Amino acid sequence: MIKIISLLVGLVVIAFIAWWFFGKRSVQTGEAVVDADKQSIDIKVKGGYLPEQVVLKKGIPATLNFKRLDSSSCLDHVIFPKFGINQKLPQGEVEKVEIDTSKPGEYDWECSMNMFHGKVIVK
Ligand SMILES: [Cu+2]
Repeated sequence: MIKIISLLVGLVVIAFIAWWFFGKRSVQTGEAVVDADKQSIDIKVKGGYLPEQVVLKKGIPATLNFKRLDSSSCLDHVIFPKFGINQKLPQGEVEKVEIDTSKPGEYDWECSMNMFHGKVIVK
């Protein structure tokens, strides 16, 4: 009996891991709000990023307002390799990250351990 239970638990764990890494999870996309000559969008940091994909308009200075509500140290920095940004996200506070929107393209961001990802699309 114990063997069957542990086998079932093992199968559930494997299924979960497969879903976590390979499953196609839907991507939440957010569009920045343009106000005068600026654009900004709020991003919630909790077990990942919400939204995890952000669309920005080219040529308008952009600010991403990251708010970390997650206590895990994994999410305490946000890194934009293409912009050379590595910014600390204090827990429970809004941290502004300025994005260069002069060139259209896709710019990934990641947590300090490269486990959670997001993307900025400038167009
Ligand atoms: Cu991480």
